[in-house]
Amino acid sequence: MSDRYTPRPEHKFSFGLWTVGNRGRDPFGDAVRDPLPPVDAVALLAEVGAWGVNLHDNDLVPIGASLFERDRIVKEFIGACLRHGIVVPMATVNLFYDPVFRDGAFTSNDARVRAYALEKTMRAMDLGAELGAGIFVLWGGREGTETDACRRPDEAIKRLREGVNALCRYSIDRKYGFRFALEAKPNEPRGDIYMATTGAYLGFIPTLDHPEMVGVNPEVAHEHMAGLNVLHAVAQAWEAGKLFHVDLNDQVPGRYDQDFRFGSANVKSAFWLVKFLEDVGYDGPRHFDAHAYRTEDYDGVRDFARGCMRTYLILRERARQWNADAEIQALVAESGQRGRQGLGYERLDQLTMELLLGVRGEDAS
Ligand code: DIG
Ligand code: MN
Ligand code: MN
Repeated sequence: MSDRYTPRPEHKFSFGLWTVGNRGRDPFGDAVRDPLPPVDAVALLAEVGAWGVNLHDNDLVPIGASLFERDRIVKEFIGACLRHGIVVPMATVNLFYDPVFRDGAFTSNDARVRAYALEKTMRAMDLGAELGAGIFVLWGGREGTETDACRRPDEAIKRLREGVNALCRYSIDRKYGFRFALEAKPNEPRGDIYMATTGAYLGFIPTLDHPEMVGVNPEVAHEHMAGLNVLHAVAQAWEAGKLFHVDLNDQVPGRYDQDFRFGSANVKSAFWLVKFLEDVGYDGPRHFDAHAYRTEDYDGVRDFARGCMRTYLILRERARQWNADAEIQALVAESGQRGRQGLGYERLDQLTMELLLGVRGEDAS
């Protein structure tokens, strides 16, 4: 059954292999779902109507794979993407799972680890380029501390800059044309992660050798973990020409990184974000970096993926209604021009709530 909230390729909805392939493991419980082979993940994404699939290097190629095995796996994956009409808009690198990165990758105190992180990322860039990705995300999940006795934070920033500068040079040398999207997170898995918010990265990018190649990948859950308004982070990135990618999901503030289905925790925040992206004409991927509840089987994973996309499209429709609502637009137009003390925001927000709650009929337009 298809309706106006059925996803289509032009909506540019993408999911990481690690999202629909998430097996439900958490710090207090083992996996509850069987592994989902990448080619089966591609088939599942095509079935639910997604446009793109993203991956870390080791989501596809096991860290110890031989070059022969790597090429076989990549060839099989490309075949699945072509068969199912799924593209690869973004690639990234896993610099957080292997124990070697336990004290960071680019910011590690061990120069050998920093060199390995660069080497591993360049190989991941080779893979991303081979798959046709135009965006390369860097999430520094292990770039941080439990105690600031381990290094001076300004030294960590210098090392991070060296790493990103080297990767920009590599993309230039290999003519990959990557746009790098830096993803912030305040903590978890480290006690504190350097570059805790999108704003921190926006301050870091101008200090790079090739700032024009580097933008940000704000994630809803990560800004909310920090108690921030994700729309403001996204808007600042957009206004600076640095919104290269976006990780959509949801999060109850003050909790661990929940990576919930988009819009499932804070509908109003999700509405303002969708409205902004659509109003400004953001043309990048709508990437859902989220996963299904641990209670679910793979039918539940399909429900999760469909729910992410459907909620986005419903909120996009609500945004169109908001923009066409005569009473709302009149209140917007007169705010600031009112002679009275009151600015009418209570009425404006109530009408927004009623629109979201579905009680402002078509006749209000
Ligand atoms: C976590 O939110 C991070 C990793 O999943 C990945 O490196 C990045 C890509 O969107 N998001
Ligand atoms: Mn997250
Ligand atoms: Mn993310």
